[in-house]
Amino acid sequence: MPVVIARRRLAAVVTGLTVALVPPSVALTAAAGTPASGPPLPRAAAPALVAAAPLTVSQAIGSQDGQSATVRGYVVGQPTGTSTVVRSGFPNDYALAIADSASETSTSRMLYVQVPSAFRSSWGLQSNPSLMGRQLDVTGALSAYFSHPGMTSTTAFAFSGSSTSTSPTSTTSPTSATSTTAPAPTGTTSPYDSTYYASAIGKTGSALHTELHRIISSGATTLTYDQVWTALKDTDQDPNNPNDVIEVYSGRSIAKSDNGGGVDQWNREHVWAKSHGDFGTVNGPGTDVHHLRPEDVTVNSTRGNLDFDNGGSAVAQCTGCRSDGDSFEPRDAVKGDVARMIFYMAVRWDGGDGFADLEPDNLVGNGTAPYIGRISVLKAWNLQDPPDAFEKRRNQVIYDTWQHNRNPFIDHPEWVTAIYGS
Ligand SMILES: [Ca+2]
Ligand SMILES: [Ca+2]
Repeated sequence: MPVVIARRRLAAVVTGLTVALVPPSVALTAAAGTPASGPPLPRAAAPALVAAAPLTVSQAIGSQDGQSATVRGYVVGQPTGTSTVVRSGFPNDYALAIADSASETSTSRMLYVQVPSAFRSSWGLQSNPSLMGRQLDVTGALSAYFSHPGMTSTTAFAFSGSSTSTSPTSTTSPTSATSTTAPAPTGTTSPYDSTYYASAIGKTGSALHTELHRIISSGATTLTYDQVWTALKDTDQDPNNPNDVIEVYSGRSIAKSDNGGGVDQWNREHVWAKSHGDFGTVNGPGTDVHHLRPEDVTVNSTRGNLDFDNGGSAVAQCTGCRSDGDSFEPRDAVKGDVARMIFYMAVRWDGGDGFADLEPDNLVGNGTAPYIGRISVLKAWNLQDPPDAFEKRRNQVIYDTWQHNRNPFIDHPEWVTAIYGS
């Protein structure tokens, strides 16, 4: 499987499609935030698409004229209704949703693709759930499906970059275009893939975990708990007010200077609760700003050391948050942020350094065990809330200025699945 990924990336570079694989948001982040001393950016700065390039999903959505076209996009789920796309538990093999980003969650940026009966055993999601995240080229008529921008009477399916594809006029089985090995997730690219992450690219499972642990631990600076105050005023600055920080769960903007232990002040929230592994606030996991965030003192106290899960009753001073006796649910806008902080901590802290080996599990009520749950919910949150500009800037600032290490799951959210499964 690693070899397949490496070849696919190489093929993309050779054919000049590297730029097309970089999501615009990633490119913008790199342009705005890469330090002069940092790793070089990819050289390809201008798109060099060949004339016969397939349409993007965005273009296909804007060209619902019934004409036949080939469209390239990532499989992001199965449409089951006009505004419903499921990502697991696929009911049948009848349809795919594709998008320009593998982490797309908005159905308005998806194209619904009909899978005719002859193609269902090879290209339907119930029979082939590992198609999720794969980039495909599909050919058919650009017309509504499920009362939504779509493709009907689809005549060809192929993995993007595949040397063989099913001809629109072919009557042979589409399996001839399919690799016999299990499809590997493709996902996003990062400006750091050829430098910081080079030795991790192509790995999966425990090998990826081990290599990312090595990468993000090597040369990382460990802050003191007092330095964390200063770091958070930088990493979590309100983009609309340089005098404020944004509280992670409540979303409130509050003066940087209003920090401390008083009611309605902000303090240092450990997203990986420090009792889960009992690491306290000595230099180490307890001072790792990748999971430390400003939060209102009262809300921080309500969260306490609860595991993360959906459900419960509303939390005072924290719109969209819920809590019950054994778990806490943050507002939707930071659900993915929380998940990626937890997965970062699990990979960064692996024992052997005087601290516990932190890992997520599928429980709540973990108490003081070095575990945080519920992993099935955290995985869903990672998909539901992809990395946004605030989270990406934060990762860059920590890398540039404070700890000189990155959260790999912000750069590559699909690595959550690559390590912990779907
Ligand atoms: Ca978010
Ligand atoms: Ca660990």
